Amino acid sequence: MFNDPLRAICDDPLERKWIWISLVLAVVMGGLLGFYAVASNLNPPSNVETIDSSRLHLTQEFAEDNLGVKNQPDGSLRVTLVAARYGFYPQHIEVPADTPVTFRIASADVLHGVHVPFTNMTTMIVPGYISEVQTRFPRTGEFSLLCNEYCGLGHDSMWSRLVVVPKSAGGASS
Ligand SMILES: [Cu+2]
Repeated sequence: MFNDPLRAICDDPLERKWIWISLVLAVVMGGLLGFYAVASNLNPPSNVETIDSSRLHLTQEFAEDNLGVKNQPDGSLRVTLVAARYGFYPQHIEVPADTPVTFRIASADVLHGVHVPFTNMTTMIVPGYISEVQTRFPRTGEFSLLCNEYCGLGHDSMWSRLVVVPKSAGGASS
């Protein structure tokens, strides 16, 4: 018969059975998590790039005039945003469907998060760091960019509009 390694720590067969069930469940759930992370292309944000949050307006990239949607030479788009209490600036961005988009977001004050419901676009925006997310939006429509980290009294109203237009409409800027 199968020599139960748990016998060394537990005498009760019923208890050992439940320990096995919980171990198997933990392995199955961990496996599912890994499987869906790979299958849906979900990645932890791993871009480690620092910036002085109090001087965003003095940087080239996050100066007010340079925010928004920019076409890149390889046909992808770059969206530069500033998250500040209580909004994402610019507050309205438009991107074509099915096009690679790189979001670069910096916080001007406290910890924020960004999340677009029904897509894989989500990340934390930690003051002092530039958050970078690469994604593409397969469906057209209007989406909300929501803050999902409590950032103060106006947190519930911290959101901006993301419009995904048909691909033929091209990359419009804000
Ligand atoms: Cu918030």
